[in-house]
Amino acid sequence: MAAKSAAPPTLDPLDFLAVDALLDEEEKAIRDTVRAFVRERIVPHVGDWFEEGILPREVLTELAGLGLFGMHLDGYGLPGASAVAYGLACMELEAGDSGTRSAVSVQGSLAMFAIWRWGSEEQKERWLPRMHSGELIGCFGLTEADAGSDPGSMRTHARRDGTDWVLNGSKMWITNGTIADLAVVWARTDESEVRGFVVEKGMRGFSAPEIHKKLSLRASVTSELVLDDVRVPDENMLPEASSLRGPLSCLDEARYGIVWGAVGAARACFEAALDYAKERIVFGKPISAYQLTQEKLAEMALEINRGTLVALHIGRMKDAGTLRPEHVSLGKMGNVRGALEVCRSARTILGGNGITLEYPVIRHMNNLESVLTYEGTHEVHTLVVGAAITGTQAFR
Ligand code: TGC
Ligand code: FAD
Repeated sequence: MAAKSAAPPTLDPLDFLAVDALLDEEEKAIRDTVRAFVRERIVPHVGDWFEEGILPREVLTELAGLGLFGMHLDGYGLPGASAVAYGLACMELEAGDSGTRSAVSVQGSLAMFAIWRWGSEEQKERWLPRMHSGELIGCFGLTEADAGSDPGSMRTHARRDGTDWVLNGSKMWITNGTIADLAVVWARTDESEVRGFVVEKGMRGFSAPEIHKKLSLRASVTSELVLDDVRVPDENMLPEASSLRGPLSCLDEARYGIVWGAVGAARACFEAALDYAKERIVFGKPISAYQLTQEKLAEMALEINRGTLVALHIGRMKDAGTLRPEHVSLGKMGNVRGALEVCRSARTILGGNGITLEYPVIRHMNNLESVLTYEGTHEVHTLVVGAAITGTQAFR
């Protein structure tokens, strides 16, 4: 049977609800700059990096060159961009690869934010400008092999010894760990406080072996941090944080970036699926002409537009100072789940081609399995929202 002639699309499939019109010129300019970088420097190579299990160090230097490290923080030579501008950057980075967004996220929202929010003036002057420029790479060690969703059960221990601290323990699943020049490590003290320490590469007793055999986030460095009687001077202890609120406040920042980033990954899969569906002829016509494919594409567009609106609304709340951690939990839950659904659906549209790294789809899909788990699992965020709705904590 002959294919019906295709009419031109009447609405931009990538901006069906005209959300673009809600952005100001500066936001669009930042978004477009990051998008162009990702298309030129990440997209053509990231399939190979994923296959090889590497993230080249020079990519971090280039990301720093764009001013992305700690772009949403101010003072100390940092750009002080809006939350929405930072969110748009995360969206574009993750349209390339979740690992690229994660590298920026861990540097700016976790390691730099921890120092910016909980450090002394001297610590901020000492580390933030050099982290912004990419001269120093940071990582953030909260999770342990037996303390992930429940970081309060951490075993890493910090003991006072004169003017120093002595750290013992280990951290697991730490992004950028092996390549980091400094690690913000969270440990429990003899007084049962939770304190943050800047552990520097080369300190005796500190090592950061890389974790291999991952099938997700392969273009990202993931490591263990091992602390064996590591002596850290008091000037490396973040003085303003003394409870779990310290690290959890950093997580709010990184989770915020994920609310946007997940939509970027979904958009990349949608674009690939739409192009493929228009070209792929099966039973004599493009698969885009079949109702079942159109239903998939319509559902994907719905999820992407809904996710973008949620991200933008949450971003505007953050800029207005009205955002609460529970809002971020709702956004992370919904947008990561939605993005995974989009990627899985895109994979079916690509048929057999959907399983290769020639297309971005299965890479994004596999990456999102980590995104679903890190920065608070889907279940943890469900319980945060559940507690906000009912007033009853159901974690324990
Ligand atoms: P709870 O007793 O509720 O609270 C302890 C203290 O923390 C405060 N707090 C928060 N503060 C800021 N932001 C939040 N979201 C906060 N949630 C709680 C709370 O007010 C209290 O403060 P204070 O002053 O009274 O001491 O804590 P809990 O032990 O019951 O835990 C609650 C729970 C389960 C929500 C929390 O532990 C949690 O979020 N677990 C998930 C852990 C997690 O997300 N780990 C992520 C590690 S980093 C990572 O994955 C990086 S991935 C790479 C990338 O980002 O790209
Ligand atoms: P667990 O806590 O053991 O959870 C296992 C399962 O039990 C999950 O499904 C969970 O939702 C469920 N569960 C737990 N508690 C409950 C409950 N009360 N009710 C119902 N279900 C529950 N951490 C860092 O500190 N820094 C990093 O840079 C970092 N980067 C990461 C990079 C990657 C690629 C990955 C995979 C992880 C990274 N993490 C990092 C760790 C990540 O934050 C943890 O994996 C995550 O918090 C979950 O902890 P867990 O793996 O120990 O799972």
